[in-house]
Amino acid sequence: MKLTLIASLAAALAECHSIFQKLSVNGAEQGQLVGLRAPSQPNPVTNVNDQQLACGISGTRSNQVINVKAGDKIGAWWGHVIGGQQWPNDPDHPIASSHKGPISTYMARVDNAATVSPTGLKWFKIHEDGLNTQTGKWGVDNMIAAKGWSYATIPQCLAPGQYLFRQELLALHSAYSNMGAQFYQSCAQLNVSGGGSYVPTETVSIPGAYKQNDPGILIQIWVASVPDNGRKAYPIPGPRPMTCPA
Ligand SMILES: *[C@@H]1O[C@H](CO)[C@@H](O)[C@H](O)[C@H]1NC(C)=O
Ligand SMILES: [Cu+2]
Repeated sequence: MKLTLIASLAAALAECHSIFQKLSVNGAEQGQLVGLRAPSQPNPVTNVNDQQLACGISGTRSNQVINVKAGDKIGAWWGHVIGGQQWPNDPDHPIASSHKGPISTYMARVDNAATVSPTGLKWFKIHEDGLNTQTGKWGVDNMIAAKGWSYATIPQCLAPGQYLFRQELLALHSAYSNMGAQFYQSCAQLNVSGGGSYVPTETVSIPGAYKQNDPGILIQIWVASVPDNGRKAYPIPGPRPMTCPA
């Protein structure tokens, strides 16, 4: 009975979704879709081997590259549809609160961020926000509380150059069934100056970094009707964030 209820609730909410569609640099907003590759509609990728796992379902691609410095705080803004709300007081903006899960941010070094193909890149993670087992809050909860913003800092030691900056929101409300986990992502086109000379050597491919049955991807987070993984530690998919050499 309970499972049926949860399953039908999840099905009813399945059309909610979200899009990472705006960037800020140390709090300065860069404008809608400026410097971004973003889907035009809010549907997720559900196949971990889909090439579109890299930068999201093909939509728009800006021809601008955003100049940033190592150590800058980059904000990613999420909205239900392009522009934000689908209608006034949209309860599913920035995303339906049912869409619990982690938010992970990756970067990949490229020659030309405006033109590079998103396939075949070497990605490293710079930040992740999973489940707080004390409070039961997920990365998505923190993003909703911040009115759609989720942040990551460009590592101070990072070598200057152009990068794609990828933020991924993984919604786990239906992740108890195969391919039920929903991956939302866009990529920002950055030109990083300052910093050090560090080039991360431990990198992953996207797709490639994840398996469909990873314990953080095929998972029942609903325990006693609460989507908090029973307050047990949640294994965020992919590698741990890079750290600058001491
Ligand atoms: C990247 O930043 C460097 C340092 O500020 C600058 O010299 C270069 O022209 C920039 N490249 C692009 C494509 O904006
Ligand atoms: Cu959704």
